[in-house]
Amino acid sequence: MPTKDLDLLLREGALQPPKGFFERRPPNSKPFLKNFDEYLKLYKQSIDDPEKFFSQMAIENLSWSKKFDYGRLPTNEKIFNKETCDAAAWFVGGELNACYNCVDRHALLNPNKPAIIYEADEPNEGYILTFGELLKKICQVSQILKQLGVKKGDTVAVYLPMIPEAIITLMAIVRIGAIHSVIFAGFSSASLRDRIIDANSKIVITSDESKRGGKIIETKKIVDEALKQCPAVTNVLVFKRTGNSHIPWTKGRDLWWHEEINKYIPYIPPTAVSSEDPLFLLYTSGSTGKPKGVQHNTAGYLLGALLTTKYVFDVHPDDILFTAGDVGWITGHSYVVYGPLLNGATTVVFEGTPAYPNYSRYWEIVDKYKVTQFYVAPTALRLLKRAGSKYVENYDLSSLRTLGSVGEPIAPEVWEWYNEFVGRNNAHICDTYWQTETGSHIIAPLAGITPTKAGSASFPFFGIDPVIVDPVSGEELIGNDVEGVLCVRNPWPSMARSIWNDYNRFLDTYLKPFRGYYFTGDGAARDKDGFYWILGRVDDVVNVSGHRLSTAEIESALIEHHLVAESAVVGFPDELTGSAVAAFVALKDKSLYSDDDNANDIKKQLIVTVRKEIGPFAAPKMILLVNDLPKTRSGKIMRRIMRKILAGEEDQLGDVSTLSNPDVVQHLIDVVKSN
Ligand code: 6R9
Repeated sequence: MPTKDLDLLLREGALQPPKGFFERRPPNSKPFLKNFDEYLKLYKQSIDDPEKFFSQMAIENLSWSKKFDYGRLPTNEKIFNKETCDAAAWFVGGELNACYNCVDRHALLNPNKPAIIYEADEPNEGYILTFGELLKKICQVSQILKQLGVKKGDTVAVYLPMIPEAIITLMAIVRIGAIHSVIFAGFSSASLRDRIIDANSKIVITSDESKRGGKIIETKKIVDEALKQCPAVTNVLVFKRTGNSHIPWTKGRDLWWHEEINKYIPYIPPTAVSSEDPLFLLYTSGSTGKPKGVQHNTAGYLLGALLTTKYVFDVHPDDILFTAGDVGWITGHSYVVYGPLLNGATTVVFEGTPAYPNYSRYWEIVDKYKVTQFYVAPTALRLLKRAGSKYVENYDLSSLRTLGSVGEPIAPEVWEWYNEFVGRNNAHICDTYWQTETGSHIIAPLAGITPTKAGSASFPFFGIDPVIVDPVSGEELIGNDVEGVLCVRNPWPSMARSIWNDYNRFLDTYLKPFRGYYFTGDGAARDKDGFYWILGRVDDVVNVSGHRLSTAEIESALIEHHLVAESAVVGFPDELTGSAVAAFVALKDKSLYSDDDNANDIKKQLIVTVRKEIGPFAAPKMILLVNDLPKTRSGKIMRRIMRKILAGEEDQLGDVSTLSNPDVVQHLIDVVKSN
């Protein structure tokens, strides 16, 4: 929390929300909070009595079919229990339906209001879907799923591009109390297969093909490849996106969306579920090779997505939110789908890329629909900044009042560019820090309220008590001007409840490394004024273009290649993508790469292997064929040495005395230099 008063903070360089922000608010809209002092007051209440604070929020903001008995269990423990480490349960005894909260209640009030603005890959091919139309389609798809035997508590796998059907699908699944498991459509068939099997999904929903940046992706073909090893899958529902005729088809198993949907009536009632029933799984990368199915439960997640959208982005019901993220990642879940719809606002579903047909695409969309909140990862901003301001200058962006950033730290010069060229100094930049596991923003400024510093995610959201911990002693670092690993002292409604089918792994990963705290995996600093600065992952996770990759997962992909003996994957700084992946690979037969042509050919094969095993987005930028890897006497690979060499800091390798093969260091330096 800021230790100085607001005036002093501002005099010392923190920025006030710009005046234009307030002029750009919808007419007649009442601000949610008066000022920063009110945030401080509410924040204190949320920490002092989280049960009371969030119970009130849950009653005011969500629609319940049965009111809850307890705001939180256990009631008397505000912080994590050091013995059990368990997460809390929220709104216990309550019943509700996620789809009802996202769609029905707005459709009942205002059926003709736009719910989704679909901007297709090709400009001018999109359309608008109202809340009324959305509800009808959802109900029909729910009935298809019921007919296929999907019941409350079953998981349904979703492998779809960014089209309205992705939202229709998610809502149709949760309407009948089932659990969605979206697999990012950039994942390969092998990754898709593993996730379908892990979640035990029997139904897959996909499209014939996808279109992105003018290119066609053979989506159904990838699904078919995956399903060769998923005997439990009984049916595949296929949305016709391009209508090209050559897609593979398995009679009896595969069904066309457009043929099925017309068989059903436009309304079925939603199924109420308990607050703590699972809502969805979303697989994410961690320190080990096996992806984790992060499990979010219903009421707490919904409340987190709703409140952060409302307060952080200042979303009012007449706003149009454009989150340029994919529904295959958590940003898409919380801020394309749930957050905007829960608030009854309009969400933009964008199928394409920022560079197609040219670098003006985002701004053209903002101008065309008068978007009020825009949310994107810094990697896209770096790309657009590099392309040049001429692509942004000729558009009317005066509707924008909140500009969000997510996924990685935003460098001050990129922040400045965003502020000047996109916001035209009249929008509030909100750098939002959070994770798949946190469900919604945990450290972020509130638009129109919080003073900001370029590059800092500022202060915690309601109910979040961040702690900076000394990574060695595990002790909390008190006061300001401290740096360590970022933890959270107390449970909050939208935190993940488990890893699917593996609660012990959940505890071991998040709640036991620093007992009594939730461990984020990120390093962070709290500056002299109490602002939080995220310093990046302290584990073996690399953030490439906002995609979260596990180095261990890439290593296990590489080892699938028959020539590979072992490999070590590390991240290194990249101007455009934030981090990039470098793979140091030792082959079984070292003579194979004495010849340059041979070596290049092997490198290509290795890249193909990673694309096939994980997906194109995980392909290493650099492959270095080496004789050996630096290892300790106990056989642990010292990745730190490779990171330092790649960063050109070979004079700062630190202690290498534990290496069993010290000669390897010079060899690695030589290989990196000659690459
Ligand atoms: C939402 C999302 C989570 C990791 C997280 C951290 C990084 C996210 C950030 C940020 C600095 C921000 N991260 N937001 N780093 N500033 N504003 O990206 O979820 O894919 O699970 O990634 O992303 O390292 O731990 P996810």
